[in-house]
Amino acid sequence: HYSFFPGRPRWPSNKRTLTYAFLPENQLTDNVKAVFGKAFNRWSTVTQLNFTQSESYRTADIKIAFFRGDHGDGEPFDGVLGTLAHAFSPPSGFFHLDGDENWVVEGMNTPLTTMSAVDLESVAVHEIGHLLGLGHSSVEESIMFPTISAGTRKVELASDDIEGIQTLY
Ligand code: TQI
Ligand code: ZN
Ligand code: ZN
Repeated sequence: HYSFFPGRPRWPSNKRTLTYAFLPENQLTDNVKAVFGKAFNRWSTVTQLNFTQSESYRTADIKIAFFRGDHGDGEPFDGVLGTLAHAFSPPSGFFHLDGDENWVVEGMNTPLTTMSAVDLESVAVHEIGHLLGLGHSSVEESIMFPTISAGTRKVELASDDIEGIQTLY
């Protein structure tokens, strides 16, 4: 079953459009940015929320950045595997990904042979759930289940994820 964060934080009901921006220094390719766009779309199709990319990292609601190791928020990344990414509950909007992972972007023909391959879209859909206010779920098929096997792709919302987000919004 789905869960929420303590106090059930969520984005305000008068804010139907959330903006997101990428840390300019990361210089992400359009391919990588498109993966985040697809991940946001999965949540917008089951809610009244809309997500639009902003060119202003400072003022965007959701701030997406790749960092390595200690990056100043008290939750350092740890190199390959272990922690892959973290996102904070609303209305913080911080979405950080571990730059040391072997991120795999679908359709980019990355060798999936490495045991440490991590599918970017799978992690993005999960972290966006956190950014919107979902905690972890006990349902194994759900996007919000707290574990995923390396090299696995899980991007489709399960009915449990949909019930959770529709209860919150
Ligand atoms: N990062 C954890 C996560 O996002 C961070 C975390 C631990 C957390 N406990 C939390 C976040 C409680 C919110 C509330 O769950 S992670 C997965 C999964 C991670 C794990 O790097 O371990 C995914 C990130 F589910 F696959 F294990 C993304 Cl998809
Ligand atoms: Zn961080
Ligand atoms: Zn999680």
